[in-house]
Amino acid sequence: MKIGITCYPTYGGSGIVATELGLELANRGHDIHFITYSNPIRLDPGIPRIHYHEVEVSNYPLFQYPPYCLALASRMAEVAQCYALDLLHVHYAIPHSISALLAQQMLSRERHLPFITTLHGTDITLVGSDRSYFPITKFSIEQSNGVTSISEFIQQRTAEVFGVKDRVRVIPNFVNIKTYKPDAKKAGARRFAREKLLIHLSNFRPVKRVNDCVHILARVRKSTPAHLLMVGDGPDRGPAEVLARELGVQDHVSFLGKQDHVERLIPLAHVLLMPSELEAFGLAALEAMACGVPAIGTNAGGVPELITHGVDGFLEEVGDLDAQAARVVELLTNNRLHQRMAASARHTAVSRFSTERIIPQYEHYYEEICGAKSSVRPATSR
Ligand code: GMT
Repeated sequence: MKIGITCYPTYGGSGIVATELGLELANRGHDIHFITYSNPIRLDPGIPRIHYHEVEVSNYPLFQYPPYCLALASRMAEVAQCYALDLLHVHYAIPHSISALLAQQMLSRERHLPFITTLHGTDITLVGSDRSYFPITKFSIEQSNGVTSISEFIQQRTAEVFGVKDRVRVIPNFVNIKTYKPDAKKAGARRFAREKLLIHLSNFRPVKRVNDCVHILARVRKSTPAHLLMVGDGPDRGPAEVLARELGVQDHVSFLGKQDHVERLIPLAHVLLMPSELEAFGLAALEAMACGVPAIGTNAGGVPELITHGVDGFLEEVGDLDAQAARVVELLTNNRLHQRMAASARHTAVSRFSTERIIPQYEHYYEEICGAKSSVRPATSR
């Protein structure tokens, strides 16, 4: 198939999922056209069957806010026409879905261009629920020819918040188990510290509760040596650095900023910390699990769909720092427990969330949507 993919090409989980999906689909013989404002971060455009079309947003003094959504719709229509795309697949509803709808309508006299929207989390739980975006998000979901969500939690929230029921297909996030794999020796860890490593990866937004990671490290270090790698960047990085100094653990935390090859860092760690307030899925935890690194997550959102408490990781209440720190200590001091959990974590990633399991679900869904001509309603009848 010829598929156009649009996402936020930055470090967010939705952009990563969209990029990895495009790469996997290209690997399976599909022609993939990324239509984004910059080259997606994990994308090498030299790969066969991968094409990149930049969306240029020209500015004009009249515009306080350059209309990206319109530039994207124009580019989508242009690329779809030029390369005879079979469908558009947009990741994160706002504003990508609306742009896809416009592109569809622009081409409607000549052909039908179906589009699928994948809901990733904050497009439903936070941004999409905000009054200013609620009506347009609801409309764009309703108008999508197909809608998928990356967890049952998001499927349920979409029904509760937007009243969209029965048409959201759950296709969970996935991980490439050949790229993300365990490193039993963890020899490379020594370039960071002599102690066992904890790792946290995120966009350092308030919902991630990054300060909790620093508090947990400080509690752990009262009994057990450990060093924390903080990977990523965002508004809460500065406050976390200040907190590390206040708690006297600044020499035991490395803030590494944004990293392109997290698959090289994660396997060096013993435990992943994901103390988030809310996570629609928790992609970082899945990547860690594939690397045989058990995650300590929170009982929030879609995380319990990924981590089975006590089997392949631990789940504690949001903000319960003592409980989360106690789990870290358990994993750092009990080798047998760590080995058992690391193996179970890898097993979960391989058996439930590998690309081999999940990508065909997208392929079948594409075929279903493209074949469903009866669901096509011309723009004039709406
Ligand atoms: O976590 C973020 O703030 C980024 C956000 C995104 O849309 O890029 O992540 C969401 O999508 C990820 C990929 O599907 C999920 O793994 C994350 O759980 C989800 N984040 C939240 O729900 C907060």
